[in-house]
Amino acid sequence: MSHDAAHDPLRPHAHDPNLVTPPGDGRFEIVLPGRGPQTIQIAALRALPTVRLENCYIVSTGHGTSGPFTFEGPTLLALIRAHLPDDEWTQVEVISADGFGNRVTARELLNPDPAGPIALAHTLDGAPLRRDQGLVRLIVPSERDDALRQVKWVGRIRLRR
Ligand SMILES: Nc1nc2c(c(=O)[nH]1)N[C@H]1C(S)=C(S)[C@@H](COP(=O)(O)O)O[C@H]1N2
Ligand SMILES: [Mo]
Repeated sequence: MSHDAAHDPLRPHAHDPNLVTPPGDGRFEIVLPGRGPQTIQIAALRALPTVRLENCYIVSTGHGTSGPFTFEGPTLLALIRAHLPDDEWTQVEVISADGFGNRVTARELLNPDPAGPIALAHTLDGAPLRRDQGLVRLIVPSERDDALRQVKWVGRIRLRR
């Protein structure tokens, strides 16, 4: 597979956020090292222990800052631990249905920033995240510049050794 930088979802070159819900069924899956994709039901995500991240802001260079929001969901680390007990991974790719994405390192997950742990939100201000709001959204509390890490419509979590 070639790695054309212009089409690498982990290196978005534009800050224009996608405000249009991507097509698809909202499927959410995890890919463990050396394995095929495994679907995770949203109910299974909701069954994991949850963190509550208060005073989150989405800082868009395009349409301004929104918030404060309270997001809830499992930490990304809790989801990973539920599927892979070993520590044989160094980074996680979080990819959305609209070809956006972010790379998270094991170091960031194991040593959470004082602003709060990186989480997969399924709840916003006490109500389930609607599909148009992202359905499952990566929340990186330490990021306050451009929201490039606050990935909406997370469709695939891929672990890399
Ligand atoms: N899937 C996906 N997530 C994304 C983006 C995107 O284009 N696609 N844009 C990011 C950027 S640059 C911004 S500013 C915010 C906008 O989030 P909002 O629509 O909740 O304001 O989403 C972030 N997450
Ligand atoms: Mo942004």
